[in-house]
Amino acid sequence: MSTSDTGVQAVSACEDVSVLDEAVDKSKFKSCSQLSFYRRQKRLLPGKSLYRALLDSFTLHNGIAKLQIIHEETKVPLLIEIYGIEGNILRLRINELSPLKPRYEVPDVLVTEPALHRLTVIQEEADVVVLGYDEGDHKVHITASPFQIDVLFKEDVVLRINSLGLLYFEHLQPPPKKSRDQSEEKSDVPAISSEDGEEDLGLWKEKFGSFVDYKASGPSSVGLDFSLHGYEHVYGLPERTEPLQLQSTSDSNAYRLYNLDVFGYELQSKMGLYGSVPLLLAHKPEQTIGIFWLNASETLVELSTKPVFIETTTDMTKKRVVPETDIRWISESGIMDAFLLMGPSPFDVFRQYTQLTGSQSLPPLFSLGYHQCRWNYEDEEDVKAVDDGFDEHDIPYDVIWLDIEHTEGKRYFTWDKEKFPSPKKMQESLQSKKRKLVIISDPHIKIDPEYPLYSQAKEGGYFVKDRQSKDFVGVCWPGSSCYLDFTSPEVRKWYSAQFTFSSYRGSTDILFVWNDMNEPSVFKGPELTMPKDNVHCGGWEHRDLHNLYGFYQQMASAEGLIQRSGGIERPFVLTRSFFAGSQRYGAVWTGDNNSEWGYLKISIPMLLTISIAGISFCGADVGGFIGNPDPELLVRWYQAGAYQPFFRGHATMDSKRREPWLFGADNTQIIREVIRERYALLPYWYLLFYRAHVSAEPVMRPLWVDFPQQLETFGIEDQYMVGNALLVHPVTDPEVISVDVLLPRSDEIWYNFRTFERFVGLSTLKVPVTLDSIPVFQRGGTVIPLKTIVGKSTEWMKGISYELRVALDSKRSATGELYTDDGHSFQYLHEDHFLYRRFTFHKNILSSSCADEKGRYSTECVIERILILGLRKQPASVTTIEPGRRHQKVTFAYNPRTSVLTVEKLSLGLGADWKMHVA
Ligand code: NBV
Repeated sequence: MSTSDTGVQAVSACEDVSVLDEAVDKSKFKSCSQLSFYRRQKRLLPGKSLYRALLDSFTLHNGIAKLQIIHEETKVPLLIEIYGIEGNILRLRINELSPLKPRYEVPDVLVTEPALHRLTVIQEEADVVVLGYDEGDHKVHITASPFQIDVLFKEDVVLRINSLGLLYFEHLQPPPKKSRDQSEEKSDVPAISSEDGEEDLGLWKEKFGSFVDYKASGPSSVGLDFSLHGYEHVYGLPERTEPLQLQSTSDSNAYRLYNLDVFGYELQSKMGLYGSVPLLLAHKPEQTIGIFWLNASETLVELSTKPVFIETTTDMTKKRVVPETDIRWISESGIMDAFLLMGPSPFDVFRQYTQLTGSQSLPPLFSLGYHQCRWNYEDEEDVKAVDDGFDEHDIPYDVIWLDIEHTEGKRYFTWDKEKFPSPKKMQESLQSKKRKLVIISDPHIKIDPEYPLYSQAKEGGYFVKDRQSKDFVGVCWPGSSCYLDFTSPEVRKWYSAQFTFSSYRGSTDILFVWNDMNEPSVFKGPELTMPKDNVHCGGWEHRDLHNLYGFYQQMASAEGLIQRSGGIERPFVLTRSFFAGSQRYGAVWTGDNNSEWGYLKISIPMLLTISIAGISFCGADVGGFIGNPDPELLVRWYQAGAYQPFFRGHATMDSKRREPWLFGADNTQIIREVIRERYALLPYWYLLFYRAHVSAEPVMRPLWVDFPQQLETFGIEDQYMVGNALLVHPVTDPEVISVDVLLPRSDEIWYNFRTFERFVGLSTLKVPVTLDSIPVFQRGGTVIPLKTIVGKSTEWMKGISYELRVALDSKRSATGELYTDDGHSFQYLHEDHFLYRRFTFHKNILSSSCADEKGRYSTECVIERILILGLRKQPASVTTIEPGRRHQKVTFAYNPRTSVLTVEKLSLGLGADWKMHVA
């Protein structure tokens, strides 16, 4: 256990906050009923909307349709804007026509102002306006009274907006005299009651335990309902520990999007965790759609699926039952800005969302290897011993991580002089082994005038302010701290500059970054975060942008690393807190999980949900952060982690040491084997990240994404696809001797990835397992690139030759790709230094062709081995046909038992157009 002095101090910095308790103290967090804006909105029940559209205000200019709606009682007018966006996206914005002061509109999340696609007016009458979008395939019906918008695709209603009448908009008002007086008081009197003396509505002030939230703008919440016609399978809204498919909510239990530090979070809870993405996907066999609710304030989502009856004949005699899912979005402040992603395929929705918020950045290759972390690796000797341990046990790994104890008293960008006296030497030693270092950098800054980071930030006015315009002081690891205001471009610029080698003493170019505690976590704050009435640059309240805080820190860190390299190198930054768009800046992980089977199991739907919300580079702490996994759990977790995008072992400070060789030779061997399998598959992982980067395809995805017609896949959350070629079903229960694996579709062939055994799809297969097995299947019709030999780290493997694993489908065909570049720089982007190849097996010929002519990366690497799975009969000959060379008969081996053809000792150029004929 690492009970270092600083560690003990760290915990005592927050004496009354039991941060290291295992169970979540729920009393620290609010339930939905404790949120006044939610209570207020809940008083509006489904029914006839009091909003009426003023259709004579309707205009259509420059592709944007605008009109006003008015509330029959308050008479406050709202402005509606409808945009048609290129690529099958509709956008609906609702704001006050003339707010008392501007309301927060989320900046920096959209990559560009989306390109407009022409909307046309198809019909304009007294009570209805119909707009056409995309050559009229989509229609937008705006009904005046009650105000409602219907979106139709080819005459069928896809979704209805405000059909339940739950459009709710708290327009900004000057504070009533009474509340202004109250808000000045320091007393504990309950917040102002509404005029009619009802319950506490928390309009200008709201209490939670001893915390009082003063609302400078008063009530400002917004809400809207969407009814999705024909849909009952909905997904998305990370991050929480619920099943993959979103469930109908009850009144007191909505999905909450509010980034919080929930140590040892509970399983099966709708409570929001560290990150959030307000994206919901709805899927049915014919169409997938998405709703992206661009609002960074605390948001609740209610959901209910019900059957509706529709007439199927004109005389209305026959009815059909169709499911419909109602979704109600409720946000505490800001405006309503909803993007309707109209699909129609799951991959179209991913593309549409990515078009708006950006794609997964292409990670440096090393970061797809295995990461070894612990709170804490004690000192330089410890780092060396662990690093050597990997070599001694012949286990590949790429990165060792240093947690908060490596600093001088939790002053980030410094080193503990006793434990880390020669950080550069330490990094040189790692570098000589072709490995990297990641260090932690949290957003809180210790109040210490001697600490340059603090004094500079203080002087620059870079901290978040409290409501009295003083630097907000909160408690975190270093004790009293201030919090950098990453929402300010100036602060981000300054923070980014801290990563230059001259500022960050002891850092080298193998050092990368980990942003933790950036919800932000504030030990003595309400719900362990920052008070909502804190103030950010531009005068915005923290409530307006809470969910963006971590997003901005990761942005600044990533930019810092890029700048440090003069714009040449790709960064790697892991963040705990995230929002829509975080995929542009690196990786995320699922925070402080427990070393229990349930947490291993839940990591799958958690990661799938994060992945389909645009963030492909995600992972969970392997082994579980809190506690001590028994060897079986640890082994199973390594097997799962090796087949998940971000692969890092991590453990808390009071857990037993957990390096992979500490659990007996047999277990070491199994862990070694699966880590090596990960390394062998790196070319495939890298390809998948490239595809995520350029084509918005999630690297890890639920089965329904690749099998959108297969109803039986819609609820599957214990297995998933890695790309389109691998189906993985990690073992997540103790002592099992078999697992049931669903292999979709009767026309599909699947191959056990290790034994090559062939299966026909549409069966649930009982796969026998021993401790050393993880059920992985390659889909027939795919080609997977691998490396033929595994080295000590990704960089060691640079020149190693490739293997292609060609798995034939029922038509004896297969296709696949390979992407490569230098693995670390932006030259793939700026200089087209990349190689993108396509392999096709058709009519007994495997051919290699160029998948992108622009690519001009050259490599000496060759394809040395080719395996063809599912070849039912022994070939007579195998001939390679290479440019400028004679056709060459090559030796091969055929195994009639497994139907596998193996061709070895090849030397086919990676960038060359060659063919291999199997006769
Ligand atoms: O920095 C210490 C830990 C870190 O190891 C963990 O991964 C984070 O999720 N950090 C949380 C703060 C302490 C949690 C008790």
